[in-house]
Amino acid sequence: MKTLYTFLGVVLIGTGTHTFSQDFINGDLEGDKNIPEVSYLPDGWQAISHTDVICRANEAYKATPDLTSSIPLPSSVTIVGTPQSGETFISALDFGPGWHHEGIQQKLTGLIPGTVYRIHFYQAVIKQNNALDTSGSWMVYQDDHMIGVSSVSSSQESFSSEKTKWDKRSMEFTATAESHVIKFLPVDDDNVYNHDKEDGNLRMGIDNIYLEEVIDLELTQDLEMTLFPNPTLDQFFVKTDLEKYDMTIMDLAGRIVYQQQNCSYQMPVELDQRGVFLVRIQTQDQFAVRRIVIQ
Ligand SMILES: [Ca+2]
Ligand SMILES: [Ca+2]
Ligand SMILES: [Ca+2]
Repeated sequence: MKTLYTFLGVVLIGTGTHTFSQDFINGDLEGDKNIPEVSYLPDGWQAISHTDVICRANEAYKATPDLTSSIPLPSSVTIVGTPQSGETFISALDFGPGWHHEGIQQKLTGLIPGTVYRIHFYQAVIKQNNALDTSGSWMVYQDDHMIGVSSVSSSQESFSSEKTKWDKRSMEFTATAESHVIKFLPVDDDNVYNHDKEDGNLRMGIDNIYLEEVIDLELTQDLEMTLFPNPTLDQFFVKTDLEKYDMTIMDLAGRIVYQQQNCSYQMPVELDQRGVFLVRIQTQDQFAVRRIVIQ
């Protein structure tokens, strides 16, 4: 059985350590807790369009997730809850086919194709006075591909209660490109929408979303690789004794600046940026990372 170890965006390289990570922007879904209106979103996040194939809403106004806090939203229905972290979170409805279906999305960039990432988040049943379903989940998508459905959370609190019981959920996906749109949509486990009954319409909360890179330690870091000259002005060479390998070069923020597949032996590389970069080469079962300085 494979042993998987994880590092929160931290990769050890060479003689020192350096941090590079991809993560959600504003994964804590933070905004001003005095939320001016319903359908308000925190920085970095977008609503999933009602035209998206995975959204069951049929009009734009039915696909509008809501920034939520411990201060009730200015709305005729009471929408309130205590965040898992920070001052605010998102809550969103699943009212059944053709009605409200409110999801959030964000485009993740700087992913390394072939790498496994684990998404962590907290979920809670929130409710409002015409959405009293006591149980539900979140569906998570990588573009149009469903990663998974979180296991169900439940709540017996009244719709006006500020008591919010958060459960942590995690699921993994494999990047197949440098960027993917990650989407979160609430889903009712009972698929019954008896208006204000306990199996009725659902409002789910989500907070504190973050990403972790899953590093497979069976992929051992013992490939031989030399970069020269280093430092360099623009061009340098990657020297290996490998007949076939893939190369990825990232800046220290984890953004991919160069990618080349099916490399062999010695490869020239030319970057038109200055700074410190991480050169990663990989075969089927091994990898190596070195640092290059372009002056
Ligand atoms: Ca938060
Ligand atoms: Ca339910
Ligand atoms: Ca229901």
